[in-house]
Amino acid sequence: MLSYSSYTLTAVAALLVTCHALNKCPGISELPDIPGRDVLKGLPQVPGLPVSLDTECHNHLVNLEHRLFQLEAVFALNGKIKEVGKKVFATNGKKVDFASALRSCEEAGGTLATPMNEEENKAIMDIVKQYKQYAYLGIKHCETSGQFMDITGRSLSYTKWHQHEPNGKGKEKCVEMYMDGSWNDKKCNLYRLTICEF
Ligand code: MAN
Ligand code: CA
Repeated sequence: MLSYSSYTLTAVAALLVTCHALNKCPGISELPDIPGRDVLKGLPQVPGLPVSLDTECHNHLVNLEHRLFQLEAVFALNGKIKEVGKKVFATNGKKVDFASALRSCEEAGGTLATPMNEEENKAIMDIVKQYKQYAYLGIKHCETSGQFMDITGRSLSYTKWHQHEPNGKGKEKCVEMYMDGSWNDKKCNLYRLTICEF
């Protein structure tokens, strides 16, 4: 069976080939709204483009959107993904060190799960509980600032440290999530569940 990301790629590829390459749907969001030429709900017609092609492209987009919606629903139903807002969290079920976990996520087009709020933290915690395995988060200790920061170097606007954590005084440079969703600074060379976000 195709993976979730394969389905997404297939859908996006189909969209690019049928719409963009054939110039059926050029930059919908950039198009000016032309009153009275709005043949389709919410979509301004492309100036100079035959209505038939506009309609064809719009219908194609609607079908693709519907298909993606269905696939997301199936994957969510099967517990394969957790969706929070625009983010999707997923695991490959593998326990590896921090660097390998990050690499796997990046190779799949995402990054390590980095909770930005309580809801995202809970979604990651649900996976941790489901697999009964602690997971590394996309957070690392920064030498220069002495602070924990996300993988992209941004300071954290949300934290969920366990009581008395972080206590590694910069010697525990990674962060693991416990089964209750709280965080512990931890050495980076242990085997933890890989959870990615996309
Ligand atoms: C171990 C490590 C530390 C953690 C303490 C908590 O020593 O996991 O990172 O802070 O336990 O007691
Ligand atoms: Ca610690």
